[in-house]
Amino acid sequence: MNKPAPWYFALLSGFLASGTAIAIGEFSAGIAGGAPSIITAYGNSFINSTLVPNRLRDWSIDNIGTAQKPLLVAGVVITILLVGILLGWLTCWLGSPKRKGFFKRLSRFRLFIAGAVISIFGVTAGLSLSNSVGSSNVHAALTAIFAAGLSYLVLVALIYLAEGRLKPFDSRITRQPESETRRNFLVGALATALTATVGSFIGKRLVDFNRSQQSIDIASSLIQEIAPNRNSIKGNAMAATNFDDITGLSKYITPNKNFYLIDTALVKPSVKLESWSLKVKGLVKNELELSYRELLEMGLVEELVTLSCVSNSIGGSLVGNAIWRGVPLKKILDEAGATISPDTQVVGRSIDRWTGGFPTQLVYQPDRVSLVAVEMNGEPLPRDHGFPARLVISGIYGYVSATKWLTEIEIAPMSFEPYWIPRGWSKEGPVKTQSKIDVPRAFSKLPPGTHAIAGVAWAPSRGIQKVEVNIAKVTKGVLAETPWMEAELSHDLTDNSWRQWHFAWNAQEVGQFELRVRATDGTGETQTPIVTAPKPNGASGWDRTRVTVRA
Ligand SMILES: Nc1nc2c(c(=O)[nH]1)N[C@H]1C(S)=C(S)[C@@H](COP(=O)(O)O)O[C@H]1N2
Ligand SMILES: [Mo]
Repeated sequence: MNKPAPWYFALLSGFLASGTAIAIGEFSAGIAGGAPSIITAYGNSFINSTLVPNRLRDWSIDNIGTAQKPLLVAGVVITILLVGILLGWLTCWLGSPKRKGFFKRLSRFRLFIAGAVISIFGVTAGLSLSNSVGSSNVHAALTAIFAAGLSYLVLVALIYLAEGRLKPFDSRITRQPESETRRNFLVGALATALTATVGSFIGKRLVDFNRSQQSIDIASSLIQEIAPNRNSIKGNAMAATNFDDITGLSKYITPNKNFYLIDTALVKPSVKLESWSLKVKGLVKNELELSYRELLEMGLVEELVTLSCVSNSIGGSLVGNAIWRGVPLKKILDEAGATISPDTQVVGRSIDRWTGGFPTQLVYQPDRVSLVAVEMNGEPLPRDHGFPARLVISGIYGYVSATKWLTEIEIAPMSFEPYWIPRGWSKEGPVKTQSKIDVPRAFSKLPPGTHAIAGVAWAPSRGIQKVEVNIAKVTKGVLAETPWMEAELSHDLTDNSWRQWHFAWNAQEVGQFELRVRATDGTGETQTPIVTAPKPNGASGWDRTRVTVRA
């Protein structure tokens, strides 16, 4: 009769079996180049699932792109490891000669039960992979089969070693059978742990290697070859930046490295230029498929556009201003013979199958910019911002318009619902007029004297006409009634760009003050004081900040 395995060997067996599965996921992502690992695929399924409770999603849209991803990855890893540990324990427990009655009968099926649980893992991992960015069905199937198969083998082998059923070494020296078993198990466990660690390490390194700059460099030289001449927005923009020397104020043009990032991709797609194309399909007369070169050959224009996220809260930082260079979307739609009617929308689909959509008619409005952008601030689009091409439409939030890693434009009926719409966000997302205070920082303590109050204001496609500041003394929590005063504005280059504003505050009186700001757009409408949450169609309300003047 075999002895039951000690409980800690049981847990360790399960831990190593699930660790093996994770390692195979990482390794296969590495050799595939561009495909996700099992962990990221599970994470993607979690983010994209319409089954995820609404509250959780509301919380995550604010955090997607930042802190929530490591948390999600950790959650997936811990879940897989815990399931493995439990399974190891259960399998050993059932195998113990002490089990009686029902459990004794069940013990005959213990390997079958372990196999079933691991199969469920394999199937869900395979499905998640095949639904993920850059993973073919073959890659998904092979990864799932290997991960589940080896995980099962490791589990059974380690448990058999721990129970002394498997005796790989016939030792010449007579030992206690128990210490023999322990040695066998430990050798097996150590070998598994080493192989898994080395495997996932190699996998990770290969992933990094595959994400090389190569394609971006090729794009850069193609642009240089086909469309070397830029117009002078950059020069004009620089001339317009009256207030860039105010410390703490948003720069007129947001540098790429500081530009906010929002997307649902756990691993940003790294697109190979040779295999990339832009398809135009749906309600069109002639379907198109453009290579990167053909896209550039259509002719590039440069536009200054402020992009903002619907999730941006009042005073938040999910907004940026950049010079985008690309092909006018109108040109592409005309060439394809798109159906332009109130009943059609332009759907941008990305490599990672994300979609955004907006009415086709917007493309034909004279004040609006709509581009298939290939450059951001004079460089090929950085990978994180959608290399090699993305949509940029002025005046509507990113979630309906700004598809990164663009690979397909589909003219679709209005009834089609892009990514965020079934998740509770509005079908149309015009950008609300907004202004924010960058300086002084909240709760600053200022000496009496003159201080800059400054920030940015935006109403892309409508423009900013006026920005007003209100400086109210706070006494026992009550704001004094004071008039609104007009701020100075940076030069008005285009209605699609934000404007910096500045007010020189001569602060003589000491005490606590509340500073508020409100903007008036090009149509003469002033920003509403009514506060609403970002969901479902963007936050409204005035930005405010409190500071103290004291000697
Ligand atoms: N492929 C893809 N494109 C996307 C998204 C996404 O999740 N996937 N998010 C959109 C949202 S919500 C915004 S606000 C902008 C942000 O663009 P940025 O990350 O370059 O600032 O991209 C849009 N394009
Ligand atoms: Mo967004």
